[in-house]
Amino acid sequence: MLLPSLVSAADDIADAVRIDNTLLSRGELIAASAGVSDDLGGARRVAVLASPTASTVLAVTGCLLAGVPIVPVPADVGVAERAHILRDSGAQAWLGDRPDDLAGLPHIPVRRGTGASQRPAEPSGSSGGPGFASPDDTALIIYTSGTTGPPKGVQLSGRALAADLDALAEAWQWNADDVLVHGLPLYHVHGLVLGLLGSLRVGNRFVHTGKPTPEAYAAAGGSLYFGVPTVWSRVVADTSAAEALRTARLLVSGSAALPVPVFDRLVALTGHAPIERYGSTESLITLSTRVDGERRPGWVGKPLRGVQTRLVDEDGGAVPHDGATIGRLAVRGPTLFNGYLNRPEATAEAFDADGWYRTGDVAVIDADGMHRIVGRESVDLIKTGGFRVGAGEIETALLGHPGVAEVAVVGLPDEDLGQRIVAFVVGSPAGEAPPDELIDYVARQLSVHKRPREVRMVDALPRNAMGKVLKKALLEVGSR
Ligand code: MLC
Ligand code: AMP
Repeated sequence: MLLPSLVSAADDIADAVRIDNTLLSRGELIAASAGVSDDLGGARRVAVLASPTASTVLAVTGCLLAGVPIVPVPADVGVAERAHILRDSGAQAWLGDRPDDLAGLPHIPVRRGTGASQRPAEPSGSSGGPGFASPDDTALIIYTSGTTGPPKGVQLSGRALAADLDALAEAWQWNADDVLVHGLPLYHVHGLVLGLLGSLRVGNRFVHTGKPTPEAYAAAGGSLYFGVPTVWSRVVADTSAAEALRTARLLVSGSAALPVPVFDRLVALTGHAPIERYGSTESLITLSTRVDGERRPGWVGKPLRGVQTRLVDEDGGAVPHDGATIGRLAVRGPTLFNGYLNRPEATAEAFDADGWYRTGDVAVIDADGMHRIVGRESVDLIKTGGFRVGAGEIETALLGHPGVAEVAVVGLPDEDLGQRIVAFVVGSPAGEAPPDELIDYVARQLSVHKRPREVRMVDALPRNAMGKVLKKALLEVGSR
């Protein structure tokens, strides 16, 4: 059971969730499952346009309680990416907020206004729907990028989600008295799983700020704050907002590397050394520093309960835990995904022969078991503002524009975003397109957050003798 406190709480809480100027009570969240079951008309998998709204929250909790897998669709999704996600996932309806373009699927709004009085608080899937047959069934399918090709659907079971949230609650002493605040998207693990589902499982109040601005974080009066490094670097640039977070209990950073200067500024301005934690859509969160342990700038802590890690070299041999030798990080444990939807080969490739998930990250481990993430194995997986974006998907999208003959996409270092997406484009002989048009094109086709921040028109791309683009040369050129 993924949401125990939601259904077992004896007392209702009027402001269990605060989002988009709306309060949702626990009773209303429970009642949503009854509405969802009734309204879905037998749909076995639904898409939710995951804008930060009450409808999204009710759609998600309703489906989880009713036992219907959800496919969260990015709120800023473009046409090609939306078509891919709907086709690949086999979603049979849109539930919750209505997208501008239904893409041929029926739309089912969630009903509001029912409360605890109409639904008794009771255990397990009896609270409105049949629930999932097994905790190993897929409850969420989150689309995420690889180095090439369109995004893949990561299937996450209720068991994995629950194991991860319980291990995080233990590491962070996360409890029902917390007020958790964030302003992150509800279509990725950080905002949706940790922020929303975590709060419902722990039983604490949850506040979504809309945009994760320093002012909104300062005004929210929370005890537990989540942010990606871009959010924290913007917070420390706003001294008074940062100082308002002194009253918090815990600040948590994840989804990308927190720069050490930002860590240090957070300590100076808020009085809190942030917790850093590491994970991925496929593995959920696997490493974290602890409330009662060392919080070392630049390091992401130790394995959560039940998780094991190992570092291997290129031949699969063990790498010493000396705090200096770099290896490829693999993880194992109860939080891993059920494989990529419809992609048996990609799933097989993601695991080694012993069932360890290859994270694609390179790391070091010290003699105490502390982990430091050094970077990614591939230059083609970019982390920008905490979003994971594949260079290949942007290249494919841009090649679909008539003004583009050749293109190579890289992530260049960026103080605000960690990496910023830059496209090097050779214009088509028939006539090249202005950079802004190409940026808008990607925003419209894929999603706004995947748009290149910069397009550089070049005469030719650097290539090796085999014709392969030399991305490292582009990184050097771009950084000059
Ligand atoms: C600009 N805009 C455009 C545009 N150019 N819109 C359309 N077309 C164009 N060409 C508009 C946008 O619509 C938006 O408008 C505004 O510009 C700002 O957009 P932005 O520049 O993209 O936002 P920015 O402020 O840079 O975003 C920073 C951020 C964001 C930190 C808020 O990057 C973010 O939410 N990151 C979180 C990512 C995350 O949650 N990752 C977790 C992955 S899970 P308007 O009007 O809407 O403002 C994971 C596991 C783990 O990694 O370990 O956690
Ligand atoms: P996603 O699937 O979007 O969750 O992205 C997962 C990737 O984000 C990981 O493989 C890492 O490359 C990166 N990541 C997540 N958390 C951290 C962190 N704390 N430090 C460095 N990289 C991180």
